[in-house]
Amino acid sequence: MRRIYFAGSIRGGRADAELYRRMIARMQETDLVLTEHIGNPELSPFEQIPGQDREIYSQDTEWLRSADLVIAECTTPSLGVGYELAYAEARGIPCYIFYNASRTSLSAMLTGDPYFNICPYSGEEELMARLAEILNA
Ligand code: 6K6
Repeated sequence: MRRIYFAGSIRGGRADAELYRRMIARMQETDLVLTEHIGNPELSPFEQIPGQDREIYSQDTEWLRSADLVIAECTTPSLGVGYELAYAEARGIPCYIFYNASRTSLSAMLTGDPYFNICPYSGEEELMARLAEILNA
């Protein structure tokens, strides 16, 4: 079973949390998703517990190093997701970046980097079809 690191916005904004949940459910049909919590609509992004951010960084980078691939949904811009993508690229982990092209203009630092597999979509049906192609490859 492949280990997928799914990346999606947390403190960047939770407008797409339900979409992340549906993407994660689809990936879990065939693979292990390390970051299931990203799709939890109840996650409270601004809760501050002393020391927790260091634990999050340590756990997430450990999971990233162990991942077979990274799938990111980048319609809601997130500094954390951008960091994770650069971290994965530096370690040679394949990265697929989804974004809804009718809602956002993705950073040139992602679209301009030939390392990344960029997956623009215009609706959820198209997104899910592309995701299925990646998972079946
Ligand atoms: C507690 C319980 C569930 O979540 C929390 C607290 N926050 C985070 N937990 C786990 N991963 C996080 C958390 N905050 C950010 N990340 C990582 O950064 C995730 O893997 C996301 O892909 C990315 C989001 O970054 P921001 O900048 O949007 O927060």
